Amino acid sequence: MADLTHCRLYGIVDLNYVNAANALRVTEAMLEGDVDLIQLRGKQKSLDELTDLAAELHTITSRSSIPLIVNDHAEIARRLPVEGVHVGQDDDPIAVVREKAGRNVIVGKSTHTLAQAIAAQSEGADYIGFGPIFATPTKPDYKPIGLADIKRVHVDVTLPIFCIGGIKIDNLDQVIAAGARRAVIVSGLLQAEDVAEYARTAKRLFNLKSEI
Ligand code: TZP
Ligand code: MG
Repeated sequence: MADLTHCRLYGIVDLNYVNAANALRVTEAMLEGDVDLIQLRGKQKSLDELTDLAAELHTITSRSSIPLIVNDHAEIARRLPVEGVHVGQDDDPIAVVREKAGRNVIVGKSTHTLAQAIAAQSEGADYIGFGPIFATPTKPDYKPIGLADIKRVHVDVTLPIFCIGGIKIDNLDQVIAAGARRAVIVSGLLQAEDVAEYARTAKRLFNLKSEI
């Protein structure tokens, strides 16, 4: 299984922001911009559509040795050699995800409180998302949790923790100063004029500002 310790920036190809027809180009730009981990997320798409797209994206992510994680559907990891599956609080438990995938894939879990973060670790997650830190149109129904628990979650949870939600280049230094070592950026990256350059700038900020 891929080692996530070196991962800083997690990019999501979210089909609410990107047409499926442009997904490969955007993924290429993320790879060019040195994104460490990529997820395919398509809440409105069918399992078969997502499987086809994941297969296409995986040809280039695997060439760059960047793990491709699929949102929600362990079944895609059974069909294809993608590296992982990401689930939320209301999705299958992690053991069920691994069983459905039929092999030892990376499993990430979204968490929105300290208690959920600790529970995800006990449940056997390989990494967690922690947020939304700030309000975000990408997940409009969730109340932002702010910066206050970031330090604490890094004490209580030893897994790789990706802060998520409303994070952009303009506030990334704040998130890093609050203790984040890793972040997910969705709309910031996908709405950037130059996706590769945006990712490179975010990586540079981590390299400059993160103490760990
Ligand atoms: N989970 C918590 S916040 C969020 C998800 C999927 C959306 C993050 O998107 P953005 O556009 O970077 O705020
Ligand atoms: Mg889900």
